[in-house]
Amino acid sequence: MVRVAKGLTLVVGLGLSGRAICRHLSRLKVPYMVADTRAEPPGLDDFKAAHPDVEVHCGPLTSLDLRDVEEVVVSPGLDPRMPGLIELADQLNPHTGEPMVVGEIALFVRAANAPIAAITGSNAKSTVTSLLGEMAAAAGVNAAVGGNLGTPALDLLASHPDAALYILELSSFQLEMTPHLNASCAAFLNLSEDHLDRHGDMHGYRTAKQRIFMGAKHAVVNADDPNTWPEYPVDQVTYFTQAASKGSEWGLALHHEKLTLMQGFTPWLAIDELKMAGQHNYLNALAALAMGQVLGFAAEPMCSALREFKGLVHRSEVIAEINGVTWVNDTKGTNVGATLAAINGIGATLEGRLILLAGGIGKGADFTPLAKPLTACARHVLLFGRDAPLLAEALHGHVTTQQVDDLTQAMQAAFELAQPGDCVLLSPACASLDQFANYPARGEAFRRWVLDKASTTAEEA
Ligand code: UMA
Ligand code: ADP
Repeated sequence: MVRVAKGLTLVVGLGLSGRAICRHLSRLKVPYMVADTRAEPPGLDDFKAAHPDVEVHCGPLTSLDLRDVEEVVVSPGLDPRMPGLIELADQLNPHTGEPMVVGEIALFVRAANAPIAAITGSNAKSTVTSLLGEMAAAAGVNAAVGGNLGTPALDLLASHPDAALYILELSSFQLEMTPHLNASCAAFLNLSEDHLDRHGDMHGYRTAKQRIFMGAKHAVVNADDPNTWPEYPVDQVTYFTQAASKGSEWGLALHHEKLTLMQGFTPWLAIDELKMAGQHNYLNALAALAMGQVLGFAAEPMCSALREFKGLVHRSEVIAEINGVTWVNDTKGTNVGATLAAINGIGATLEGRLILLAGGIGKGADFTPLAKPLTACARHVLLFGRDAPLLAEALHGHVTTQQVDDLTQAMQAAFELAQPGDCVLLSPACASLDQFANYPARGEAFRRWVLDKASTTAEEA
């Protein structure tokens, strides 16, 4: 047993967030030690070289004696109820009044000097967070953007000490370990199956996400998805919907015969002025407008940011056209809801000309909702990675499937199968970690292969 010395804070995890937690505690001159459950966490030697005075424990947390620990700050990828921490998880910290085991965002809330706009949901978080950041910039608001997307939240405190607003994308993992977020504006965009391996079931997953509203002033939620409606008291609620809007709601309706982003009966921007495509992105635009208005951004800069925003890489991103076949990278489609949105956004008009590449770690999800839309628009589905057999079982009898070992084999098979007018879509409905370092690495592997193929095909022609 390694006894954690009295008064030390324990940082668990040496990933991106764990290192940001360490930097934050160092700035505050709070004494800490670090633990990581892995025998050799990535970058351990570099960390030790940079922090010679910080004690590092690698391996199971059950070999730590935490009776004298000051506070435990856990990285989002770890379950706060894991062996070694579970005994502390329900205890209150006599100094902070918060649980003994908290996450990085608890430390952020204590230290932030500017209002917080927070965004969660199963899908669309990064798109809405980035878009809101662009709107803030256009409106001349000094906003710092990060969290689950991009810069870890605690690093924003150092990089943007004068920020007038913090815009944070927050995952269910982060929210689960945040006692009170106290956001000025909190948005919960949608809920569909994800991370059931961590949260147990949909109730646990939704409960974690609902915590975004703890202490919030204003909620922005999806009128079409009651799971997003706040269960904690908030001062005001604004709704967005994919239907026609009424009152102060944001929605979609025909105006001068053009589909238009509306607030109530007031037109804001015609859809044909947007650079991002797909019905799901219209909703994302409405959510960002709703948040921007709550935060006091002027209307015209918000609209000009919307006109310019092309969407993010790795989300329904067209990479190339080869021999009349379009290749689309949606590696960020890491759950069934996201892949459904990509299929509906891209595949709806294809009628039998979509080739889907999917597979990886399914996180305990039910894949059967993919069967019906794929029956309507897919030519073939190529499955790779750990949970390919589960996908094959869910799609059996609806669409032809083929299991291959990895993404490269799937791309090669798709190349041989595809006919002019087809679309090959990588939207895996799964996490990537069985075969890739992360989802961007999977997207980059797709991009490289496609661009390579495009250039050799062009040379041959
Ligand atoms: N791990 C261990 N033992 C440890 C510490 C980590 O096994 O002691 C494992 C975790 O189980 C996990 C991996 O290492 O498989 C990474 O976990 P982490 O908590 O160290 O992750 P970070 O590197 O800090 O990255 C986290 C977010 N990752 C997760 O929540 C899993 C990143 O979101 C985020 O960008 C980053 O903090 C900065 O805030 C990524 C993500 O996949 C994009 N998020 C999930 C999602 O969006 O669905 C929630
Ligand atoms: P997140 O950060 O929540 O993962 P992203 O903005 O990165 O969200 O989008 C991830 C994927 O989710 C995209 O690749 C797309 O397929 C899908 N998506 C985007 N917006 C929506 C939406 N409003 N509803 C459902 N799925 C969406």
